[in-house]
Amino acid sequence: MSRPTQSMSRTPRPMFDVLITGAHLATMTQSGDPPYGTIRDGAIGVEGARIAWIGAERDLPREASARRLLHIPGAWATPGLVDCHTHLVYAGNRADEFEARQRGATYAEIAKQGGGINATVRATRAATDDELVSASRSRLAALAAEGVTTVEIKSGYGLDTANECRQLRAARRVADEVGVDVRTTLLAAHAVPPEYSGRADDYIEQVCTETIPAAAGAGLVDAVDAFCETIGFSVEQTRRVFTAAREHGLPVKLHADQLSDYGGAALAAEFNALSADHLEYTNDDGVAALARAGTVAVLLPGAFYALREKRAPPVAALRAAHVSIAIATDCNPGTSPVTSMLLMLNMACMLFALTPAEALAGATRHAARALGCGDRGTLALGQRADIALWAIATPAELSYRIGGNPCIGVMRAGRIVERGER
Ligand code: DI6
Ligand code: FE
Repeated sequence: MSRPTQSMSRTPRPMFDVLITGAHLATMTQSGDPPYGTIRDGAIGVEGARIAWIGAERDLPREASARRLLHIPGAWATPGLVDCHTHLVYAGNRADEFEARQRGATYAEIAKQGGGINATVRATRAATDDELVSASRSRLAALAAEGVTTVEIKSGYGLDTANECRQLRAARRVADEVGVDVRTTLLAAHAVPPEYSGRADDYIEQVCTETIPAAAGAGLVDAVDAFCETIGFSVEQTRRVFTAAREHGLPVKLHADQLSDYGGAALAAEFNALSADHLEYTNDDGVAALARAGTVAVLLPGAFYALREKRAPPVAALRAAHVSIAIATDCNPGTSPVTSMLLMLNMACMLFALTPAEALAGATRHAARALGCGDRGTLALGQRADIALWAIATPAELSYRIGGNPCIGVMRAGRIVERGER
């Protein structure tokens, strides 16, 4: 059989599945000029799950046609937001600890008395799978309603092999139900569980020889994380976890230098981590190491705010060293009970002095890199059609507002997400 000729294949089939017109595009493909990679009066043609055409509307091929036309004059389109650091699957909450902290107790004191992470471990272990999913659903739905199309969710409230796997499964399930793409991160090295109290090394041994192999073997793990800190695990213990991750071919990320200058950033860089997160106390050597390794710096203004932290991460040094800066919610019941990426854009500007363009890049292009997802985070030819649509006059509005939600539509992998489905 001969191949169809060019003219035979030019049937009246529509060129695109969806064509978005009338909108201004913040493509986020580059920093600098124009900021946001802006294309005014742009158009995006979507075929299947991908962006098949993007540019100024006046440059659209004259024969362009689509099964579905989305004409949204004056609106803005950005890449779907990426929340690259959350602990959003858990049961219960810690409002009682919030009250205790308002009366003067510190986060570290509460943790030492069996509260903190271990309080959430008790509640999470006691919850059924259905309870865990339903407790988490509204948190993820709140993120999705603000244009989030990809979320990272960590375990770390199970702290034994069965419960860590259960948390990762719940993460996959809740993401599926809400209609958001998920990357799951194994954070078994989050805290020492009560049954290993005083035996942190033995717990780490279990994490390396049992939990990582089991969770990885079950296909539940996209990356491995650890809480490297005076009140968490030492550099040496974290190194053992990372070595086990590497043996299973898994990339790593790290809670680094959140509460003290602990060498976390340098350790993350040593293992070519996808990201090093928090970084309030990271020193110049740590910044240089991140730059050399190409590790993304993930800043978490919600935790900084909720802990009344005084020391901001070294943003000027990160910028000068050309380290990619991402921002995320750190959604968790202890230090960042946050379910709004838009609020994080504002806080990244107000608390860490990011520009609105840096903040939006941090919630799109750089956040996607922090998850190792090269196929999203920008609006460009061939990228996944993950698109957020906004009723705003300029992209800076996304960072400027405190409260309110101008998101008027979301497309995920080429599918328009209908209201109520999110
Ligand atoms: N750093 C944090 O901010 C969260 N985990 C971590 O390693 C806190 C988690 C919690 O308090 O439940
Ligand atoms: Fe965290």
